[in-house]
Amino acid sequence: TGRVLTFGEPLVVCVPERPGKLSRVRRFHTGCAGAELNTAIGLARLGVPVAYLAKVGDDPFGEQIRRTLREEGVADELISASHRTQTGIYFKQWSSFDGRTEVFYYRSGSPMALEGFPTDPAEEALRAGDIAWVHGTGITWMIGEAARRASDVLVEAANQAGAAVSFDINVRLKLAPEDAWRELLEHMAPKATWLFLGDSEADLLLGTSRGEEVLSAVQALGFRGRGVIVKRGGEGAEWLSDDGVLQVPAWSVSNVVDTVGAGDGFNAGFIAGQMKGWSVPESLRLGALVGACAVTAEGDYDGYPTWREAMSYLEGQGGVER
Ligand code: KDG
Repeated sequence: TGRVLTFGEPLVVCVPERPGKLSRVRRFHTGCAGAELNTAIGLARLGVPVAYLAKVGDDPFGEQIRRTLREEGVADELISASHRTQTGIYFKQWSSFDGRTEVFYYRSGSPMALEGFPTDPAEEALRAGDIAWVHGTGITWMIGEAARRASDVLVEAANQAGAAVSFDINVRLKLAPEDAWRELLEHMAPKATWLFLGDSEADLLLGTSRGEEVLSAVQALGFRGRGVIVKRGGEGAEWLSDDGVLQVPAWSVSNVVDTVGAGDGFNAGFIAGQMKGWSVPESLRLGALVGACAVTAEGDYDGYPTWREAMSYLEGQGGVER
């Protein structure tokens, strides 16, 4: 009965007040972001004990991130500060035309890219059995060598300790080219208990997003975990395992505002279900629900539900309206 640990780089996000070219936007509001921070917040809202491992800058944005995590109930004692460099930032741009979100990063030379993150306290907690599940995404392997090394050490320690490891490839072509992501998938396949990927990521890296084919492709890379979860956005999700392919539908959402953060929310819902001892299909359904809630709001995690909200939606079984 340990906690969940997520690790990755937190960013501050600047969200434009209205759609249009970033070069013309005058007003923004800020929030916190980062795929693994989002997942940690999603878990905390669902009442799952969770800690977040990261490095921020010794600056006001680092402070904003820590304060937000505390407010959300995420344990922050594994967060350290770099005195050499600043917290990373990213900007969203909403297209006024097709509603798509584009992302612009200001994160090269960020604390984790440059210095990685300390793994000793987390390794100790793993050995002590205080961490039952470790969750990371490919982004952390791609921001810099130091972060990659630390991520490998942490995952190795989790494997050694027998903790579950979930890995979401989370392809960001602005961080590294396609081949590098393919190599990363090969590198991580043998180490993950759960492998998450989006259908377009499967197409890009494996040349297919068909359930059986994805499973045999990752098994050929050495995957021996409990399952591969393919996320299909508005089309739901699939669990691929030796028992076959199990599909869960998406929730219908009346007003899609911003899809950034939906996949991270999905992961939070799934992990929460598993931590509560739910079956895989039930956990997937909770994942799909958190993903649906995420797209109803602008910030990465603003739409994520609390446990009570999630339960009332699950009981109602309907669409998500806000
Ligand atoms: O999944 C949402 C993330 O993409 C966003 O929060 C920023 O972590 C981020 C990244 O590196 O893209």
